[in-house]
Amino acid sequence: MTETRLTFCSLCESFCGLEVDVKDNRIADIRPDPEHVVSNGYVCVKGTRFDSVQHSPDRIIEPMKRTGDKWEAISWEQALDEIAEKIRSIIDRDGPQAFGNFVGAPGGANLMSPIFRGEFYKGIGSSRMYGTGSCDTTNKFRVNGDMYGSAMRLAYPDVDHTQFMMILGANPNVSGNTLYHLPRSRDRFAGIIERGGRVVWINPRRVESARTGEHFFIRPDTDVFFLAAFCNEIFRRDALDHELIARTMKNVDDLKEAVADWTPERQAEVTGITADALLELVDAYLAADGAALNMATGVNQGRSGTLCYWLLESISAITGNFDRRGGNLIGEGIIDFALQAKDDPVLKLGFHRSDDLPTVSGQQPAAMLADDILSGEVRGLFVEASNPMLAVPNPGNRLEHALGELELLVSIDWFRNETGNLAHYILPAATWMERPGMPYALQSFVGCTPTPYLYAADKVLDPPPGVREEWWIYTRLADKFGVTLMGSPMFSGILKLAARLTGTRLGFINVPKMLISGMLKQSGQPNFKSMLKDHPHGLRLPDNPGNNFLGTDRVLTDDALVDLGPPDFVAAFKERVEPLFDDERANLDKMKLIGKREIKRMNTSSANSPRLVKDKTNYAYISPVDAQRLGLAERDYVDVSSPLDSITLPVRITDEMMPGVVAIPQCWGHQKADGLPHAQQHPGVNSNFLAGDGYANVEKLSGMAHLSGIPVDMVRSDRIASA
Ligand SMILES: Nc1nc2c(c(=O)[nH]1)N[C@H]1C(S)=C(S)[C@@H](COP(=O)(O)OP(=O)(O)OC[C@H]3O[C@@H](n4cnc5c(=O)[nH]c(N)nc54)[C@H](O)[C@@H]3O)O[C@H]1N2
Ligand SMILES: Nc1nc2c(c(=O)[nH]1)N[C@H]1C(S)=C(S)[C@@H](COP(=O)(O)OP(=O)(O)OC[C@H]3O[C@@H](n4cnc5c(=O)[nH]c(N)nc54)[C@H](O)[C@@H]3O)O[C@H]1N2
Ligand code: SF4
Ligand SMILES: [Mo]
Repeated sequence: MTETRLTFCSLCESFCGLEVDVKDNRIADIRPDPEHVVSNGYVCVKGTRFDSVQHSPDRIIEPMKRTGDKWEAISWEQALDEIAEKIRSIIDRDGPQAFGNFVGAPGGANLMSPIFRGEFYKGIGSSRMYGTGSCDTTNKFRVNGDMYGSAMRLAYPDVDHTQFMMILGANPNVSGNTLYHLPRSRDRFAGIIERGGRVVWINPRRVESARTGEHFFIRPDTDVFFLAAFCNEIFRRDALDHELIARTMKNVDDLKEAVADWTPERQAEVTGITADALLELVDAYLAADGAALNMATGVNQGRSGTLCYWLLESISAITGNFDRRGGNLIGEGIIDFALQAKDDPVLKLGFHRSDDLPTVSGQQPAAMLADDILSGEVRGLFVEASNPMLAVPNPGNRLEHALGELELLVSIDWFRNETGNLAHYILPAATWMERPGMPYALQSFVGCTPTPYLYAADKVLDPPPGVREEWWIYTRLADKFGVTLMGSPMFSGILKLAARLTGTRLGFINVPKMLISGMLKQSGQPNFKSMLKDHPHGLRLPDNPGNNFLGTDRVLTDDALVDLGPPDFVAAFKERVEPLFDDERANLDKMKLIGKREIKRMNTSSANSPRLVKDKTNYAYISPVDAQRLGLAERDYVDVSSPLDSITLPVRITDEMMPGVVAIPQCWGHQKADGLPHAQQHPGVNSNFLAGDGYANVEKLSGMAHLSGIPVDMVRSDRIASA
């Protein structure tokens, strides 16, 4: 019998509502849920074709152990006993910091895993946690901490009420957006224009999203000069809300002084945005009745992501566009996660490393992983829901060598990906179809969304018998190490017992449901059961009216004032921005490399889906101007080189690209993926061989990797002629 079940897609932050037809524990069809309270029938092809991932014949469904290059299936008890023994021997010899964790993007979408991962590592005394958060967004969490007092006080643009919105370095129509919830982004941006407002895209590529609104090319990694000049122009015009600043903020003079040298003309020398264009944008921003700003991954991945976000938030704050309807708002989740995160030993800003690089929102810099292993500081590593081999800077593929040096490498994954290939064990994890859940913390607990809502879903499918959820893995290990979870011996005992009994006839406690229910109940919301029964398409919560943050105790700095001039940012701006500007001016004729997200690919993880990936390779996208200069025709091969490595791939020529910029879709390069046969036959090349890792290439304030705006040389390839 076919049954229709409701859930939400967990592949990207749109969390679209889905209707799934299930027959004999297999997906028969996936459709958008037209009644979902926010996504409203919106969906993309990655969601509707998820069956090709879910039912892939290549999925790992039992724990696997590698000896040499041979893999064998083993029992969970054997796997966890052997792994625990190796962890113990590493900790006994080198201390707990020698045993680390690396979590990928899907780990963030999982509500349970971060809680249990954090508890386990805290319990054994290791803060050696890395993740691809330092490839997309730790700069924002750093800014939130310094300006608002907690990493999780995260503002979002009030898209549905704004009259002017400027977006730097994002492409929500393809990415599904990041850090605030925006399914149906195209309609929502069109709504701004229908209301008589404006949408402005600042991007080195005329992206799909920019079909709605206006677009300005910007040279990659120069946003800091644009934003500094934008901010300075506001000071010059004295377009400040002085009363609000005096009452709710501090250190405005430090901000003013920092940006004082940045004129519209000066930024125009390197950004490609003319002085007149900038001035007109400032006019429009100030004139709008509610103006919102947003920046995302493309800017975060530059060399000044933290400074850019500081400037962006400050522009919003000083002009009175912060904490007002139509501007940028601070949401309220069903619990005050930001308050909890403020002093949380895992989530608060920490300096746990032997160098001075920070741990931001629980993550050390991913771009330090190879160095930390090769220096002997890390001897054992769990990689959860990630594929660092392709995702992080990996110059000349040195990460392969580094990971090979580990005494213990465990991959917790659905598949044996390129990183899993190097592991000693692979532990098979449940998919989001196989576990109960709620949209991730920023949605549910931080309220980072213009359309607040609650959603809970039960599992849609039963996992294969040998597959487990991440919380279970960490809880079983906590049991073996005598770690008390959640600070309560009694509750910890219940959790461990539940884990021990999972998979047996007595496994009747469903831990995720119990915890989600508890959180809902504590916050006065319907419990898990009634969410499913009474609100199967989600429960829409009241809109954020604004005017509920500034001047209140929700500002979590010591004096409850927003800090417009955090000393570390002011000092870094003074020290770094001028030399960066000189560097830009000296290299204006150099090509710069950026990434490109594609609608059918989710980072490294859709590569093995025959229903999603048909191309055998990725391409280097360049403008006709550069094609002519380099004598290239469509699909000719080019060598793209940085000082670190060189890759060869075919070009596509499009006037979407700014001259002087090459975009290469990242997270390809599956030549060695013998656990992913379709991916291996459609390999492409890994652009992150060109990116730099190590101390010199890490943004010092936030640990962000430098993945966008990398200077490269391009020449026609004499290795391969044409595709
Ligand atoms: N040049 C360049 N490089 C980039 C980027 C860029 O823009 N440019 N983007 C960066 C960004 S933002 C990110 S986040 C990273 C992405 O890289 P990663 O964070 O590593 O994420 P994915 O490649 O999506 O996922 C890796 C693995 O997670 C597994 N997986 C999926 N869901 C689950 C789950 O629920 N549980 C478990 N245990 N496993 C699961 C998949 O099978 C897959 O093998 O790449 C970064 N790399
Ligand atoms: N289809 C699909 N969806 C995804 C993913 C995926 O791989 N595929 N990955 C998911 C993940 S992990 C994340 S973090 C989110 C990211 O979601 P977004 O933040 O929307 O990221 P991107 O789509 O990479 O958009 C970044 C944009 O920045 C531009 N850019 C590059 N450098 C610069 C610069 O220096 N300045 C400016 N102003 N712009 C620049 C690029 O041209 C690009 O359009 O997407 C998620 N959704
Ligand atoms: S936009 Fe696509 S990938 Fe993202 S949640 Fe919706 S269906 Fe899933
Ligand atoms: Mo990401």
